[in-house]
Amino acid sequence: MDPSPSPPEPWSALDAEGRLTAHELLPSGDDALDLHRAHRDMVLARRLDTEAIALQRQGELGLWPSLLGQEAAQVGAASALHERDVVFPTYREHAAAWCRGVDPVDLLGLFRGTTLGGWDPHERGFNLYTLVIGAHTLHGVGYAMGIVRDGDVGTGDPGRDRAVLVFLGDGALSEGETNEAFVWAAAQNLPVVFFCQNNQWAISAPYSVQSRVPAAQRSQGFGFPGVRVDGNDVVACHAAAHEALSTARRGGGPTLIEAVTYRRNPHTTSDDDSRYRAAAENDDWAQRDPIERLRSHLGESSESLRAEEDRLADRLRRGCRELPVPAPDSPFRHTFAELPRELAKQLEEHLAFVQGQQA
Ligand SMILES: Cc1ncc(C[n+]2csc(CCOP(=O)(O)OP(=O)(O)O)c2C)c(N)n1
Repeated sequence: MDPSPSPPEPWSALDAEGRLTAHELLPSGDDALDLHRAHRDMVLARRLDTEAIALQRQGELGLWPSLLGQEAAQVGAASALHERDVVFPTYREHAAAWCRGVDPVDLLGLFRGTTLGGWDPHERGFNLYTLVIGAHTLHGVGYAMGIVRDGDVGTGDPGRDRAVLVFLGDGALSEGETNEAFVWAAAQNLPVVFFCQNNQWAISAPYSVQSRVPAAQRSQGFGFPGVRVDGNDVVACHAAAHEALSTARRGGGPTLIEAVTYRRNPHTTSDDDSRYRAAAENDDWAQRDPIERLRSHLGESSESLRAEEDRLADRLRRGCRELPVPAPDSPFRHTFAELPRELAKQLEEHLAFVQGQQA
């Protein structure tokens, strides 16, 4: 038996030339994707990314994980959310955060080192970034269990039924936590959608060394559906997320979506991707740019949003430099109601160190 049959072609609605195929799976009416809005969201998210990289290069941020090339996957998925749904992101979900209304300046704080969080997760139904790969998949299924216990699934009331959207990378599929989360989501029939952006690389490890089968196929072993979509096609990503989230809210259980895409920048600003991948591969994916594809369909010019992009860039540059510098003791606060003796000792040493630095 061949353990690695050719993977099914990812499902696409908007082809590489920007031709849109009508399809019964595309949501219609109020649920249809607003293509102009999706274009705007993708363009502004890309500008946010470009500015953050520049800020990192200027020494204003310690690090930045770029999303270049993944805008369609994130905007497609996030635009299918209802207000009461809750998102569990990793650390590269800047476009999803943007769609959810998180202030883009707040995204910078974690990477500037001025905060361990950056925003109120409850306010936007968008949890804090998780840097520990796979950990948040369990947080997501735990939250989904809470939704079930609150009776907010399958009531048929669109104002009440809710679901969880967990973003993860292809590398996260190799983590124990993710596999436990899949087992639990299936066993409890939880209202959760796992949205895997298969950007082909887990830092320098290509997908081929992580799995012998396509990501979408892995859900079968856990007993829930997996779908494979073109991650550079915002319409297909939206349709897949819409369908999976609707199923979850109805009480139909989990889905794994694999959005096949590509991380065109290095893993983070600290990574040198020339050591592990060929430039030609990157060029090939640049030809499939998600924003250009939607632009060809809409007949929009790249200038149409320039003034708005520039205003966002100004706000990010100013906002980043104005982010409040935390007090030196802040990492020690808000964890325990009463500081344990060992931590109190560490705090004392830390404050003495800071004082020494300032002297
Ligand atoms: C538990 C854990 N192991 C290892 C790391 C180091 N690490 C950071 S990012 C990364 C690769 C993640 O790849 P993927 O899940 O595909 O996400 P991507 O960065 O490609 O979006 C690794 C191994 C980590 N942060 N957490």
